[in-house]
Amino acid sequence: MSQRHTDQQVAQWHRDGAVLLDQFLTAEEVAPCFEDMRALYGDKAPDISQTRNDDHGGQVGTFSLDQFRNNEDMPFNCSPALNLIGLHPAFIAMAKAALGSDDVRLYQSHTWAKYTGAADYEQPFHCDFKNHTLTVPSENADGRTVNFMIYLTDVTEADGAIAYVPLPDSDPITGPNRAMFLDTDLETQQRLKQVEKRGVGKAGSVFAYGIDVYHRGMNLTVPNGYRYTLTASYKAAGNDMIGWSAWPHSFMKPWYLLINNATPEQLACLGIPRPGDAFWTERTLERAKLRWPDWDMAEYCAAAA
Ligand SMILES: O=C(O)CCC(=O)C(=O)O
Ligand SMILES: [Fe+2]
Repeated sequence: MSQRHTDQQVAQWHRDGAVLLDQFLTAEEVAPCFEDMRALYGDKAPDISQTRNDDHGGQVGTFSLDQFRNNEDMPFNCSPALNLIGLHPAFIAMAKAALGSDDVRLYQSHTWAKYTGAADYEQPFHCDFKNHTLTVPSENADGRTVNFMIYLTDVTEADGAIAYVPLPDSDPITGPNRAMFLDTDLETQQRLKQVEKRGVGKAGSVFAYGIDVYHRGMNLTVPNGYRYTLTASYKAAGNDMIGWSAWPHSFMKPWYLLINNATPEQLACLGIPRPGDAFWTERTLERAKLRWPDWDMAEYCAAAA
């Protein structure tokens, strides 16, 4: 059974736009991913890690490019563990339940390493739909997205836990249209700040949210602190309004780490047809074996035979 979420958590995600999944992954699942993050980003910590508590004059922060250093899209040049964690069957199961669809796609996945003092990470409240769609958040479940921010380190407030406002608390402040940016609306920002919650959780915990919920990045204040996360974002298959990565665009990256180690169900989330799909003929199977010689295609061959 791959399901780890409860019905209550899915209901909370629908109602609030966000839910914290406490220790959703086991320590054994997190450990190799943590080692992968270390291999990718371990030498990126600033030399002098002064604590950072920027004074925003009582207001909320701003966006800046240096917040997004050490942020990279899948696939990652490390072991298969980190490459596959966003495709863990428990995330696929929860995405299917949340979106009310039997067929889901992973459309965005990136790792992000933040370090105390490396940037002023404090952001203003915003919704993420700006770079996930050219339209606006859907009112229907199957048109939504579920965005899993997976904690690979313990994340306390001092480690820069995300701040967010559940929809029933933000709607009376912002109105139900939920404009993307409110930077210039300092009064609304202040009112949201007064009711914000923090997505605090141990390593293996997950902050699951949607592109319609107000949230903001926060500073790390613990001396020499660092926060490792991987975000995996799902949509229902066939939802062309939502996008980010066209996976083949990064064909130079080590995709074999996924292809050779993922299950057919995980690969289906990347748009590879399942065994038995009409796409798989003798010819396409042979072509695929030429392209990915170490991909175990036994299930695909058996289903096509
Ligand atoms: O990393 C975080 O805690 C949130 C960052 C964020 O919301 C963003 O960059 O859009
Ligand atoms: Fe965001």
